Amino acid sequence: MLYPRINAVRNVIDLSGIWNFCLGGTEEPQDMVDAAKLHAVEPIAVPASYNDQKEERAYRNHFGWVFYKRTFSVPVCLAGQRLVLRFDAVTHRAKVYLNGRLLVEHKGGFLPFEAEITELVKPGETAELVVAADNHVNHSTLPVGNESATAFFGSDNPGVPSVEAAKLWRRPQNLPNFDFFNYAGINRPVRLYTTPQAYISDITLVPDVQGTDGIVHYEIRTQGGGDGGENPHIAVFDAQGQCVARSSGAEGVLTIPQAKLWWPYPGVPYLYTAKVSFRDDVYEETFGIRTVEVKGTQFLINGKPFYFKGFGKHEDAAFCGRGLDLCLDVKDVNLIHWLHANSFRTSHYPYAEEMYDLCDREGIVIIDETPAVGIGAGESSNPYETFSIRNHHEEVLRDLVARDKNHPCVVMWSMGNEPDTEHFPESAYEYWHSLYELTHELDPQDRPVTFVCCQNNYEKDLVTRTMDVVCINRYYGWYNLSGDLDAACYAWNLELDFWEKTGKPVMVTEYGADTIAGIHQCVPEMFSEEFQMEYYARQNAEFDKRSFFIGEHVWNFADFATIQGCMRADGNKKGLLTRDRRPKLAAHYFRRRWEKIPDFGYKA
Ligand code: GCB
Repeated sequence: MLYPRINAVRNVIDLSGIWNFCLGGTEEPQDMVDAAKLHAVEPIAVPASYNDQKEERAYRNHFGWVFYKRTFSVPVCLAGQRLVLRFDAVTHRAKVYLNGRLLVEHKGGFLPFEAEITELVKPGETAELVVAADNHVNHSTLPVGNESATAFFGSDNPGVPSVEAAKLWRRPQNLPNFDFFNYAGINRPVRLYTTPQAYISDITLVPDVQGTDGIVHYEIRTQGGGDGGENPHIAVFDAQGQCVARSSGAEGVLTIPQAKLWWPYPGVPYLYTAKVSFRDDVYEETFGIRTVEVKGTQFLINGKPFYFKGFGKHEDAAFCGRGLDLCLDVKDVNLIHWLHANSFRTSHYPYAEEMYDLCDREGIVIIDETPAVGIGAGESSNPYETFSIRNHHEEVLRDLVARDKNHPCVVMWSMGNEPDTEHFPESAYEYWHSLYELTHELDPQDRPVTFVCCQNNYEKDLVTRTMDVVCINRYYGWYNLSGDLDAACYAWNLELDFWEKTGKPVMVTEYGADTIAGIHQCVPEMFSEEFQMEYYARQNAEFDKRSFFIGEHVWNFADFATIQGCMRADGNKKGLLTRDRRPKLAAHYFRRRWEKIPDFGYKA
């Protein structure tokens, strides 16, 4: 799906602003809503999560549907254009009503959806828009919520009768099986955009390198052009605006002589622009020429072995929750540069499209993850038999690849985070390996595919070893062998001996220690800034000894909000930075370490 861009022939009207809002119940709204009867009168900012916008428990811990309402009119100067309403992300389920009637519905809180409204609104007249959003997570959603068990961090003293009884009494509520606050609502922009009646609906660009030439296989999809037999045109411009290649036809191959490649920063993340035209429509898509490949135990970008230095992140901030905050995105990218990091994983869901554009431009490498988190952890039954997520997971992979396929910053797909692969190893293999094959089929650039494995009995796990890159989350010295860094290093070495035999590249996608900024100790113990630094220094020294170890992603870039629980003091505190982006001691440590580690050839 193309990102809505304003240009000489397309217009974009941003519907961000203060909308009218009310909380609803758990009952799903029908196919018609009477906007006049809807008591949506509270002011709410869009885009942003609703949870922290008002000092009320009812907002923070809401369970079920909420309603957003506003009016808009299409300017008469846009008459004759094709009109599309686009939602970048409504979390987790949306029903959109135009003038009282259901226009479109969508499941999944982190990917865009849209609906054409050309025939439904008259330019110059006022239209009423209602968006109903549901934050329910359960065994059929991604991320996964527990249906009736205890929450992820529950410590419900099994066997104590009064506690057991109180559990049964629990009011309906979300029980997320994941460790980030279930921020919900219209988290990303809502826009009305126009195209001419005959329009470009999709562009696929697949770069390659032959000698000093850049090769781009392209495919252009168009709609509404009838059988006129007209061809779309494509022209590629370099950063100076010089045309370096052009062609006609819905698909073909372009050659860019002496092409400049896209490199992660501090290399030059060189971008070209493909200008596509079809009848009256035009669209510009930026892209980079780079290759990505796994060979033996190396991860190659442009043929050179890359070392991942970075983090798992979250879209998370005070007040706006998971709402798009462009200033925060720019700040984070600058902090990534300040830390001499080169990459991050979009844990645990696809991020807003603006962040990928920024990373293309700033040369930051992304491992792009779906919201498939919580499949099975803590469950006693086989999630692959009892959860109804398979079709939805496929749909999400399809939409994710379709949305992000042209970004040079995306170098690997992560199909999900920390599913159960240990208790039902055969079922897990069937589930994840078929999705792995599907993802390879879906991606026109055929990037490496992985999923992220939790702390488990890796000898039983049959899936992780079959991924293109072995990505492991490990908390030796924190949740396991707590505080004992000698034992943690010993455990790491036992495990790394195991992985070495698989002949795969291995990276750590999470390791970390909760750290309360401001706690200092001469003899470092858990939760202090000195402990966090020592935790990383000791474990990194072990990683440095292994040539097949291709990257370190710290958990987490910054402190973030979670559900309350006895293991969370005002959220998860494993950030290198606080939630308001102040560095802890470990941030300074990594800054020194990563400055010395080259992006390429570190383990060569
Ligand atoms: C994990 C999860 C991540 C949590 C983290 C933690 O393994 O992947 O979502 O936040 O552990 O801090 O417990």
